[in-house]
Amino acid sequence: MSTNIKAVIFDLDGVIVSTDDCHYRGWKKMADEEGIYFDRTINERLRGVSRMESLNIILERAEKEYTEDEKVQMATRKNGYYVEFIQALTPADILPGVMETLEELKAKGIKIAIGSSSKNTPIILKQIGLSDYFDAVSDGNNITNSKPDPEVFLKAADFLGMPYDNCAIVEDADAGIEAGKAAGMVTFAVGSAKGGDVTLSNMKELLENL
Ligand code: B16
Ligand code: MG
Repeated sequence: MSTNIKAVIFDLDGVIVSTDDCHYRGWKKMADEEGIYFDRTINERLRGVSRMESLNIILERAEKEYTEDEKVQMATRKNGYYVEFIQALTPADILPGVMETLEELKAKGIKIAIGSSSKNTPIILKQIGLSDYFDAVSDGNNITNSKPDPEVFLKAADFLGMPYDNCAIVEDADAGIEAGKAAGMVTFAVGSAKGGDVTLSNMKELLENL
């Protein structure tokens, strides 16, 4: 597609490893405790969205108003459950085709980075044995504005020292595809993400498009 791509920035949750179920179980436990209706369809809307914005989506179904302090307490409680669940992740949870693709990119001299909204990125990378593997990691800990704002991808490119138009992103969330477009990068969609420049039916197809 473009020979101009010198770096690929990967979203983490839903692209490198599937943490959806851990997020779902964490939010579900908190919502059940509060008596708020929550199901897997609503969970789909939380893909790529920050923790506090995710909570606000869940609270659309709440029967009372919560104060800001209560909201922070609820998000913190959910995160405690989530962090407990992701302790069970291992390198075996890396999604199919990912390691082969990353190795091939490295062999071709293409830089690889993470661009994730998650503040838990360091824990997840440690659990799956990829802490020191990427050339750069940009995540929820170094951004002010979450996807669909392009900040997380622009920072990843800055960390790599790469011009934005030499970068591509891989995303499983509509918000992430929007963020990649706003960053002026080539966008690859996986899973249920819509609107990418290219939709990949499996990760290895990425290599055919560089
Ligand atoms: P945390 P990604 C996103 O990660 C998840 O898709 C989204 O569901 C989650 O709310 C967000 O991270 C924040 O995560 O609570 O761990 O900071 O897809 O951008 O890698
Ligand atoms: Mg994702």
